[in-house]
Amino acid sequence: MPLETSSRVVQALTRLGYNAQREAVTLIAESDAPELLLQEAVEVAPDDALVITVDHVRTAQDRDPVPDPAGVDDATSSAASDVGTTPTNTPDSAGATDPVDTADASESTAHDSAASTAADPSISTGTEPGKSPPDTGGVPVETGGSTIGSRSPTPPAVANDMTGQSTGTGAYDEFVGVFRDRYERLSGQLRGRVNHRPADSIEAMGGGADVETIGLVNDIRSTASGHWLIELEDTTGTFPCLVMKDRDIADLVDELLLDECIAISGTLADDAGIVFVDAIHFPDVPRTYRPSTADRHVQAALISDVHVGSQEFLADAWSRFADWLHTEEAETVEYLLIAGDMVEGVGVYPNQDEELDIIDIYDQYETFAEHLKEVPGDMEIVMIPGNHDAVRLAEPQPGFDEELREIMSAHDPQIVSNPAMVDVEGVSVLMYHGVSLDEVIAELPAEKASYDEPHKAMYQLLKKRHVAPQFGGRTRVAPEERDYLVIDEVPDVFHTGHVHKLGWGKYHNVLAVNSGCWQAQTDFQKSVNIDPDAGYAPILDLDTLDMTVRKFV
Ligand code: D5M
Ligand code: FE
Ligand code: ZN
Repeated sequence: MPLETSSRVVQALTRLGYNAQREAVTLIAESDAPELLLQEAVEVAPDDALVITVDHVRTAQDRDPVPDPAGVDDATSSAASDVGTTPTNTPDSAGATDPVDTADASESTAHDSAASTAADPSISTGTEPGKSPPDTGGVPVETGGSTIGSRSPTPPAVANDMTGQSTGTGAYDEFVGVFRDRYERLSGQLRGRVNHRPADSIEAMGGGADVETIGLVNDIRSTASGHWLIELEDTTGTFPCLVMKDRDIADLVDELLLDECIAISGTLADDAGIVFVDAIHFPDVPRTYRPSTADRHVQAALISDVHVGSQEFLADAWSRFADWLHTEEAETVEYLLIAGDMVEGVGVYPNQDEELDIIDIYDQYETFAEHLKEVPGDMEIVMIPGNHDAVRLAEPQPGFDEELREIMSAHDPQIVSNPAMVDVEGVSVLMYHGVSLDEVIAELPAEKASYDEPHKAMYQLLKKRHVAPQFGGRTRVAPEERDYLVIDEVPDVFHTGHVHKLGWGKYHNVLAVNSGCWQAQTDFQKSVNIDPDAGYAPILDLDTLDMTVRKFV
């Protein structure tokens, strides 16, 4: 793509890891061959330069032209040609007083370059594909379990890890048990707000009575005249509730999923056989929720969906990410959270084998472990499984078994269940792979949840206080004595992956982050127009809960 505008020049430079003087950008943009000149300016700049200056550009202009495109470094040219194809999702801060920092390299350059002034000529936060990491100030950098010595992470405490706790055998009464537990815990969250009337005693209240009740959504149907009939179930039975189509709350019916827990208030019909609904309540996150933050400046990289073993795994992007973690700039990144799909797995989807680079699942984990060794040894790593990993598919998914742990042991990662609540320097991070996001996106209208704005689908899960409400659809739920998928405590950060799209925003002050992936578009994704956000690492400031997204492709 030609670099005809200044903003594209800035974006390209940012991707290459440079700030730029405004005048340097103008010089490049107005030249006959901006792409080449940009490339040359980068070449003449010293290795440790952070800013491309007018002098660099002039020196480049004075050099003999280098017409041979073969001389253009691959990574660099792909970064430059990639200009403008970055994700379009903008950070969303619904309900937040403090919008998420939009320091996304591509995002911020797009805005800033248009508004750049002499006083603020430079744009930061690029990474530098294809270049060796900046000088680390004489500190020896080694890979694979080595220690630079500057990081001092505290091993995160994990609540709700059900690894080794599974009691389910799949018997019918266990399904009854898990739903009873769900109902008890989520209705407990709603009890303070409504005066619950058990389903089997509503009728006896008599026509015209005010009714409040809490139940799991058992059925949602539209009536012949277009109203909504919602059947709620509690431990005593079911009761039909009618939402009239012309009420404001009819809009909320779109958000309902089967098996989620809600409360309604309304009026009993004259014949006492149905409740006319006036209000629908969700367990939800209080609007006044105030997240905790770390008491020092420390960061965490939130990633997922590495998919090692797939032909589309982006090994180069991963290495750039790992290299960057070894730089001084990344010294404060002390934690790496990986929300599932470490490997591509085997037999996950039809015809998946045609795109496998490594066909043996154990070999896939061996290779994944090698890539993990590229990550600095003094970082704390926490990982949960996803639907491509070698654990049971039904959720909650226990953490990897001993054999896989052994394979991945070099870095001594914490391997826990999906979902898990992880305490990182006082910030509680709910990690969940995200299979239910497919379901939320399929069931809800696009403005409430879509692949382009995956964080909005995450808001729905926070609102329902359950990571996978609907049972029996795409999401498989394992029967356990306890419903591990209920969100008991409000997390400070909610981290998911799975849909391979990058998106983040705040919901009632909780930061929802869906990390992208490290796998380029697969044939299947191409056939259904899924355009993955591959090679990005969202970096979270644990002391401010601000986010920066770094790009490594
Ligand atoms: O899935 C990544 C995303 O792509 C997620 O939204 C599901 C979707 N996906 C990928 N392959 C398939 C097939 N074969 N059928 C249906 N949906 C699919 P992940 O599971 O993380 O690879
Ligand atoms: Fe995935
Ligand atoms: Zn997945």
